Amino acid sequence: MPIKALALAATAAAATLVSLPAAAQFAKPEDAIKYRQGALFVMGQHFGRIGAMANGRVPFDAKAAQENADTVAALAALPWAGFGPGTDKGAPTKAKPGVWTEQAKFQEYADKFQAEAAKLAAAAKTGSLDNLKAAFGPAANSCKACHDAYRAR
Ligand code: ASC
Repeated sequence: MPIKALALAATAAAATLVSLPAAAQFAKPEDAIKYRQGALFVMGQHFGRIGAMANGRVPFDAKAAQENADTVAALAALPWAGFGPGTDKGAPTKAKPGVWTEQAKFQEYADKFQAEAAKLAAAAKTGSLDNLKAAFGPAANSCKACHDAYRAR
C-alpha cells in the first residue's frame, strides 16, 4: 500500500476509535441509562482510589495512582453517549431534565470533566504526590459541579 493510502487508513482507524463512544447505539433507553450509570460508577471507583491517596487516607502509591488516573481518563469519554434523546426515562435515573433541555451546557460540563481527567492523568504520570493533589481538586470539582446542576438528590 502506498504511504499516503496507509496514512489515510491509519487516520480512518483512529477516527473510528475516537468516535466510538459518540456512536454508541443502544437497543432501548434502559440500556443507555445502565450504560452511563455503569461507566460513571466504575469511574467513581477509580477516582475514589486516587482521592484516598490525595487526601492521605491511604499511602501514596505512584503506580496505582497512575493506573487509576489512566482508567478514569479513558472512561471519561464514555458516559455522555448514554444521555441521548429519549433516555430521560426507561430505568431509574437521577438525571435531571436539564441534561436534555440544556444540551450545550451539559456538554460543557462533560468536556470540562474530560479535560480535568486528562490533566489528572498527566499529573499522576509525574509520580509526584503534590502534583496529584493539585490536579485532584479541580477534577473532583468538575464532577461535583455537573452533579449539582444535573443530578437529583
Ligand atoms: C468521587 C465520586 C464523585 C466525585 C465527587 C467530587 O470520588 O464518585 O462523584 O468524587 O464526589 O465532589
